Amino acid sequence: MALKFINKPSIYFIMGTENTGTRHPLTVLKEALEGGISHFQLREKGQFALTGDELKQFAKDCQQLCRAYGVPFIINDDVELAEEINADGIHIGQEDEEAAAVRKRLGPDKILGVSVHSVQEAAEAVGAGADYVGMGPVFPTYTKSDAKKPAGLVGILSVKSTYPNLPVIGIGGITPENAENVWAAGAEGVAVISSIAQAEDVAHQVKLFSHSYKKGA
Ligand code: 3NM
Repeated sequence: MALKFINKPSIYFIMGTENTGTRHPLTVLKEALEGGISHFQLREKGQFALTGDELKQFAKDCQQLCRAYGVPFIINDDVELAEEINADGIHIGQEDEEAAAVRKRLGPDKILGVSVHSVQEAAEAVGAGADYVGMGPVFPTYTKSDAKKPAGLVGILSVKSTYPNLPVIGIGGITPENAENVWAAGAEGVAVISSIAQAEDVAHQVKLFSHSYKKGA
């Protein structure tokens, strides 16, 4: 499995237990995998976030599902947990452990993603050995309470013009309706929480994201 590579069009689903409302998160993840997501990131946040053994078990359950579908399993922030259960990768923000230190801890084979909000931060992520950057928020988002002001497509366009070969994943408020613009700006992928996690028909919603990508975009 070519786990390291983020190819266009990547449909990168992010979820934690707080994102699926009354539905069981593992059911939602299974449906998203059925629909054809290319990457999954476990991002466990919020007041009722799982911790300790419960989090570890939930992470292992997600990992097992992802393995069954050949989809890379990436953990947000928690490098220790990622190491412990041998996740395929880790995604970190600007406030988390230094990207270079994380790369050193994980070795060269794991996927390392870094959230960036400027060309400068993208440059630092590249220097630290990131495999891809998450650029956002592209559009207004209600999912992340401390999200920055939406950067629109300009952020993606400017990172891609400086680093054409660096995989960029757009994040924040992305829906099947506006995804076409994200592909057109040059992003390799769309990272999505609510539009997939809260869809009535999760697998169908993932397919709509795939259809939003037109060859040559
Ligand atoms: N990071 P939704 S925006 C987790 O800008 C996250 O770095 C962001 O959720 C960033 O798809 C965001 O529901 C939330 O808008 C994305």
